[in-house]
Amino acid sequence: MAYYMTEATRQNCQDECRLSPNKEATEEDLKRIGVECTKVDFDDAKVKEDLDRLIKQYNMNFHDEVHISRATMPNFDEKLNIFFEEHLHDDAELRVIKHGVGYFDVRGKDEQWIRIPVRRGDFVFLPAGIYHRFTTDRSEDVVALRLFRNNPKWTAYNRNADGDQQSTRQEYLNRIA
Ligand code: KMT
Ligand code: NI
Repeated sequence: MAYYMTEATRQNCQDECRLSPNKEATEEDLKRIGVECTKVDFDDAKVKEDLDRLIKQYNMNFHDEVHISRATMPNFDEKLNIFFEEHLHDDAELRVIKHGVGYFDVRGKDEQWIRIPVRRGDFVFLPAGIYHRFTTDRSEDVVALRLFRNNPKWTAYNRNADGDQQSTRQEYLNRIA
């Protein structure tokens, strides 16, 4: 279940960063900013069909797998710095978590960060142009499927650089207005 989070830094971002008292983000809060979450049951024999259905539903045609861990990712700390820097893309970001625990943070309607905890079976759709960031939890071991179309536009435009200048950003803001 998603929740509004505390100010997080690269130092404490792998903790839950919950407000106290906890402030839940509702499905409506997420829908308002174009974020969709659902589940895939990897332990069901039909998982392949489930994934194919999701891929079709979102008009994607490929998926690959990334393993985010110190053992498998060269320059792990540098990669996490990049993942956790607030950014947007020209294409949507679709991920299914296959192993481990991580956090997708997305900017809510009033700019507050909403934290979406993800674990095995969680599917997340982040629309093009939304500001977001990602981190693993302290276990630093996440396997994720990335759904995409041919030639995905995954260049990250950072908010503190040229993110606001991208037409994708304006289009996104118009869509959610
Ligand atoms: C991204 O674009 O920030 C990512 O792919 C994050 C890792 S996927 C769990
Ligand atoms: Ni991203």
